[in-house]
Amino acid sequence: MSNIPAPGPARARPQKEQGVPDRDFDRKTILPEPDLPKAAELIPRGRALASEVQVGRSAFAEYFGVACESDYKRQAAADGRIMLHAQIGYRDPAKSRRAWFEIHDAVARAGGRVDRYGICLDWSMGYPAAERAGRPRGTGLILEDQAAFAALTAEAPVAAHFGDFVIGTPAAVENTAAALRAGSTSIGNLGQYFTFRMPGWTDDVQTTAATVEAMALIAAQPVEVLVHSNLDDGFAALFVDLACTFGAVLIERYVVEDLIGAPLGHCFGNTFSDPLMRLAFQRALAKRPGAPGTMVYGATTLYDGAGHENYAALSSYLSVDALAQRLAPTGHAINPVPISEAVRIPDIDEVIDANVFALRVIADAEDLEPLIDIAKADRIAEDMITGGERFRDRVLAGLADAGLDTTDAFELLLAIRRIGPRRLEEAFGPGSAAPDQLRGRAPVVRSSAISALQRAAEKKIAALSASQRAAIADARLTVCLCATDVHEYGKILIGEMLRRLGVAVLDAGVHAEPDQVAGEVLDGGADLIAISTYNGVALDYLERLNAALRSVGVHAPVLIGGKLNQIPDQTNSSLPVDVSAELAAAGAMPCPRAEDLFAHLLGLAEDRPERASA
Ligand code: B12
Repeated sequence: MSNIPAPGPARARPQKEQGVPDRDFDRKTILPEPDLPKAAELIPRGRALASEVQVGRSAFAEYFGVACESDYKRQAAADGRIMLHAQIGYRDPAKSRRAWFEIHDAVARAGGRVDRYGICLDWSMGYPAAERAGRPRGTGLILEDQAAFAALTAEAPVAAHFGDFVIGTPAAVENTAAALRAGSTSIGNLGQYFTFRMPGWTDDVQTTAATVEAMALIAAQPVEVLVHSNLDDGFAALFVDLACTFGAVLIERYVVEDLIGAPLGHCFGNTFSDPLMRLAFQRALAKRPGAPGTMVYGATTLYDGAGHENYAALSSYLSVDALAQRLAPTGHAINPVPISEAVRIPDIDEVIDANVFALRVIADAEDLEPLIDIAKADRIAEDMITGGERFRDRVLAGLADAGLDTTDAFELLLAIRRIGPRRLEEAFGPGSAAPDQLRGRAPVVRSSAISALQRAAEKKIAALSASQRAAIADARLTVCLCATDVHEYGKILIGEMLRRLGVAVLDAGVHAEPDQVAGEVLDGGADLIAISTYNGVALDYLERLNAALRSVGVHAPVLIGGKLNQIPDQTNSSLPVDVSAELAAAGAMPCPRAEDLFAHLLGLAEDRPERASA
């Protein structure tokens, strides 16, 4: 039986919880601007746009005779059919169109069906079209105009999920309009709204206003269109308590469904590497159903290198996801991520291989059911729900006490984005106070992502001898640490290692602009700059940083790790190439492993023995 309810009236507003303790939140510090836009103006403006922008015809809707993907998902759930989701997004639109056709065709010939494609637009698509020229580009697909959007979705009858760099970006309204006209009925990504930043774009008021307006345009469509949110792209990847992640589901439903009136479908999975937690989270969603889920993303943090051993992870998470959908369908398609994803964007034949592999896993999954302790997963799911409801109520009550209007979607979204996951969890997390634990609370359901990084840091520094550790600590070094984009795990790992070694950290944050890093180094006097970068912009970033350091007249050695690649400017290739040699030529030290840090710290310690006695 399906757990997806038919569309219905909005749920009752959550009750205000009395006596929320903790930190002093204050409207004046969170939203100091005197004249912010009001949701009461943005929502009618977005709705009015629906008179000229409506869901267009698509090969998918026509072939299956459905009005929207939600109807298709409900039918698949009722039929007990497990759906497949594949990601597509090559820089070259012609290659992306070919992928759209070839993956569908090859999987059909293998006896299966790819139900939906998630389109990886390039992050530069998040800038308004009029301001896109000259902005930094990542590794994804760039669609120049409406015709390019429509040409893509016409290639085969597969649901078009415009999941990234649409909602939540400065270009939210125009990209949503283009996606709708191309026949898409699942558009995101609200998760990105909370955490992603476009380099050089600081206007979060405009981004929030565009996001609210775009969701209102979706709400006013004549057919059901899902607002999509990937929780792992949002705060979920950074919460230490999975109850807060479930709370994020409830808070987002309140904003999108109750305040704006659009249906909201969630995705989770990238960072859910523990099979039991993965199953429990899906069970929690099934127990508190909303609109159909979009997809369960592959547990990509389990992949390591490009070796075939990644098939073990692929098989393990697909089995859990297939079984979970068989037992309690929530509308989520499952997502076989090619094993090469850890190294680069997978090629077309690799996406086909992963999907054909998934067909077999799906067929075999029901045999696993007797081995699984569903009752245990359900107990954890109940804890996630109770803790999540408490988190939602405490956040809303706390923000109302701070003087925010929690019935205004604009104000609520902007406040939550500005406050960020750490402060929200510290102040309103549902766990009991525990000053010695991260975020000062005992998590209701501990997330594995952050604690695994702490364990990894501990293990890595154990490789140093006691005298090496003492030499580093005695040198009283200072490292300026930053991430160039949303990927924060590399930075967290390096930060944990530095702290354990007694090195002072100047934290320049995530999405750190080169000017800001240079400023930190100038003010704080760093001995070393440590950069973690993943979005395929390593070389451009280093060149801009070198220029920024020169302009303030400081110098410090630069270590750079993460995904050190970039799509070359003078090529029409869709795949990024390694730029480690170019980074070294530009004066940085490329670090493929976290341990590479040690040699540089020891070198600095040796050069500055006088600090020990200073
Ligand atoms: C987790 C993850 C995410 C999470 C990030 C969560 C978070 N808040 O941190 C989420 C889901 C949010 C995400 C989003 C995206 N991601 Co992502 N993500 C990953 C993933 C799976 C793991 C990266 C990671 O954190 N690893 C953990 C770290 C600790 O380990 P590591 O990477 O092996 O790092 C080692 C070394 O490099 C070194 N190191 C790292 N940093 C540093 C720094 C220093 C100074 C030193 C010394 C060493 C060092 O130490 C580590 C241990 O030895 C990778 C794929 C993969 N398996 O690697 C893709 C990947 C990095 N993502 C990718 C992409 C494209 C994206 C998106 C653009 C996708 C999209 N369309 O939305 C967005 C980003 C958008 C944006 N605006 O920034 C691409 C990058 C493509 C490329 N450059 O070729 C990858 C490679 C996946 C792929 N093949 O397509 N992602």
